[in-house]
Amino acid sequence: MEKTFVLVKPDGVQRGLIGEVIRRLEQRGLRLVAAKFMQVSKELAETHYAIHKGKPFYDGLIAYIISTPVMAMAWEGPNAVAAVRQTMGATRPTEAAPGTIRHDFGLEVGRNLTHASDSPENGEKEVALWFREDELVSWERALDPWYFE
Ligand code: IDP
Ligand code: MG
Repeated sequence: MEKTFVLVKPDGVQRGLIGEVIRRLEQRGLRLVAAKFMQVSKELAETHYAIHKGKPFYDGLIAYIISTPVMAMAWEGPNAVAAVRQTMGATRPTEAAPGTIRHDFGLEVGRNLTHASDSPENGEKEVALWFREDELVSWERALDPWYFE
């Protein structure tokens, strides 16, 4: 089953939106695999966002992610990566489609509330970066056949 990594970033946590993000992903039919409320270390933030090192927004991005706690999660389902990216919306809230989290709750790219993996490969990598193998729960829901064909 395809897995994707999701963060409710510090602004989402501060604004009390952890439940809203989880509600939308559950409603979509995705299955929760792991969750951890945590303060992110500088080292973990830099590894997670290594691809953006050197960009003008990089220092601000690291400072934002380590500022206060985040909710880190792994979710799975058919096309989980694409489904979650769609539910989050475009990176810039003013370009995100109405009905997406970033549209419905955000204004600025530097306060866009969530992270979601951008490819199945990065989903695997990010889940492995943020969670130990024994933190991932393999389970079946009674209603899985009504979400997964
Ligand atoms: P994504 O989160 O939609 O995958 P990326 O392009 O991978 O977007 O950028 C990672 C994160 O870096 C964004 O979610 C946002 O928090 C931040 N970011 C990206 N571009 C900018 C910018 O121009 N200014 C400030 N922050 C930015
Ligand atoms: Mg990205």
